[in-house]
Amino acid sequence: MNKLKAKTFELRQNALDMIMNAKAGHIGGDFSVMDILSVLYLKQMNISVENQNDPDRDYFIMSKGHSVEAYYSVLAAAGFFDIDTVIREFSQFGSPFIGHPNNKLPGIEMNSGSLGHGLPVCVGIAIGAKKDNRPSRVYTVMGDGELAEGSVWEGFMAGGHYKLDNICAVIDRNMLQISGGTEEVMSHEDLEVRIKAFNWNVIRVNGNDVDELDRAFEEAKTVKGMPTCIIADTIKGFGGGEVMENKAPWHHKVPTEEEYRKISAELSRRREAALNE
Ligand SMILES: Cc1ncc(C[n+]2csc(CCOP(=O)(O)OP(=O)(O)O)c2C)c(N)n1
Ligand SMILES: [Mg+2]
Repeated sequence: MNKLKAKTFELRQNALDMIMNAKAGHIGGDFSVMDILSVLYLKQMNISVENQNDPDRDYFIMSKGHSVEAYYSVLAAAGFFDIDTVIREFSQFGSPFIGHPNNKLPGIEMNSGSLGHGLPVCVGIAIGAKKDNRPSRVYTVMGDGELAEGSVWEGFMAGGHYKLDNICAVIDRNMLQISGGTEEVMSHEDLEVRIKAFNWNVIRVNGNDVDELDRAFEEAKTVKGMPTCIIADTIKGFGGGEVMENKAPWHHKVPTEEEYRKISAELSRRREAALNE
């Protein structure tokens, strides 16, 4: 897993490079979610370039679609596209690599960016898979600010009601959304109690730890009769060091050249440390 951990810092650098080139993007949420996406695509999910049209594959919906730079980095690492092309073309006029996920690109199941839709769509896919007796598991990642959307709670309600144990939803619990702390903007605590009340199994992990995440996804596969929600406690901007970590303005701030150098140095330092662990 050391290699996977090291890889997450490389993938953060790719997301950073997309944003520097485009002068736009959502870097804070990219850096908090990178470990979750990396474990899912590079270790856990049955999704690949070869089986992307097989109805028995797993399904993934990037509900917090603004973190598209992290999503593109991981999809490229999984072989869906060429990373240099994405870095060069991201958010440029006429490019297919637009600023939110769209399903004209290979590997992307659903357009997203308007928050609150991933979980309800997962419920539909999961019911379909059960009716067809398919082995597919259905995954989504939501932001914690996203939980302010009422449709998320309709998804929790239906997932519990229909006992959709083929769903594993992840919440990127970085405690920040666009305009500040989630508990000030729209509070969610006690989040664990709330989700359990909808008849979900809840697992809480350090969402910036690839080993803990991997174990949680394994455990979720063994739970029968109810869906699982992983509350992944993360740091917004994780990997960007003192410059970026846990600071609300980095939701969509574009780094200056000096900040870029500092963040890149921190990313390579952490990559090296992971390789030497
Ligand atoms: C329906 C909807 N309302 C508002 C927005 C604008 N918006 C984009 S990102 C964001 C904050 C999301 O915060 P969070 O879900 O915590 O994401 P993260 O911290 O992981 O970046 C908001 C309000 C949106 N994309 N969709
Ligand atoms: Mg958040």
